[in-house]
Amino acid sequence: EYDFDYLHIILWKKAEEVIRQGKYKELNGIKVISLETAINEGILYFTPEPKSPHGADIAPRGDYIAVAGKLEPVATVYSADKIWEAIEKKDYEGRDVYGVPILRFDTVKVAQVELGLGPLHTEFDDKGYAYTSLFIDNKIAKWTLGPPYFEGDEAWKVVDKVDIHYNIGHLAAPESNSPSPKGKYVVALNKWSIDRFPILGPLKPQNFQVIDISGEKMKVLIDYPIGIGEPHYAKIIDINKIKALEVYPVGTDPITFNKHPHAINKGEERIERTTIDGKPATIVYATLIRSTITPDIIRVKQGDIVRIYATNVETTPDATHGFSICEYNINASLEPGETATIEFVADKPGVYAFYCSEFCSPLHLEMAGWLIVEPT
Ligand SMILES: [Cu+2]
Repeated sequence: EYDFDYLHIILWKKAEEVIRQGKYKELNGIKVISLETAINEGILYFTPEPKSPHGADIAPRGDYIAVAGKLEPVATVYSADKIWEAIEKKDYEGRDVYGVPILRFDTVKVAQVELGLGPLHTEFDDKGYAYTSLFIDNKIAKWTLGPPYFEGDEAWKVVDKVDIHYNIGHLAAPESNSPSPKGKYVVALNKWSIDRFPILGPLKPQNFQVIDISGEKMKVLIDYPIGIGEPHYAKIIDINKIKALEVYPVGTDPITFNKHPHAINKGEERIERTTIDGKPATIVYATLIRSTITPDIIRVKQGDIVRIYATNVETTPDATHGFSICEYNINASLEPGETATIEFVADKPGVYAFYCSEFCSPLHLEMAGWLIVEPT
């Protein structure tokens, strides 16, 4: 019906302020600013963009917004300064049917760069270049941003294209969309890999391609087939920003990140017969450490609720243990220091092996015990 869609400009700091002032409705526990409030408080603005666009990505200094055309072979670039200026001057071309102010396209747009077919997403390096995935062309286009990165004829120009394997959706450059992108590489996240790898069955892997962007010409360095999921959005960040634990403090529940209320130390293992909600139950406080599960005999009555609080008391990195009872469809993986709760109803009488299901030492196969379910 229309030749244009709208880029939605949301002044989120102003939205925060409006929430603080209590000008919101609560729906299902979520604070919601109504469209009317957003318009009256000057939070929401539109500006035209070519029909059916795809990604909107912001350049490192926050100065440009690149909208990939998808059905149009262009990136449309808007100036953040010009958007602010138009908002301050209330320089609108009109309002949409709901009353949202529309900023003039020609006032806030600074460039349209012809890239190729199917532009989807744009990432940035540290030198003023933008990299846009071209879904139909199966390429990445490298192009220059405007001032202060590039001036005059050098600005808004495609300088290189690289063929990648089909079909690229997202792409990722280290710390792109941040004030300090790292450059050097871009990774193409390709959705298919037909004709790319030996055929091992109908299910093909998805494929990442690492591209060197340090020189004038982009160069595909390596293919990286992955066996899981469709590679959608991804971010690459500096490894030094990750401060990971090597092991949990012993007795941690990784879901709450607090001490598990039923964690125990070595020597405190025990079995208690009790009731849960009036039903007969056996509660087991167990530890796992190379190469024993304690207790190694668990005797219960048929029909018992069996609840096992299992603590991996290891403090050694990578000393993960498992707790498996095949016939009861139980398999838990416990990282070093983790406490987990395993629960089932012992409805099948018999003697069942439980054992560690994560290789943990040369005595891994000996890390086992018996569940005895006495018939009633
Ligand atoms: Cu083990």
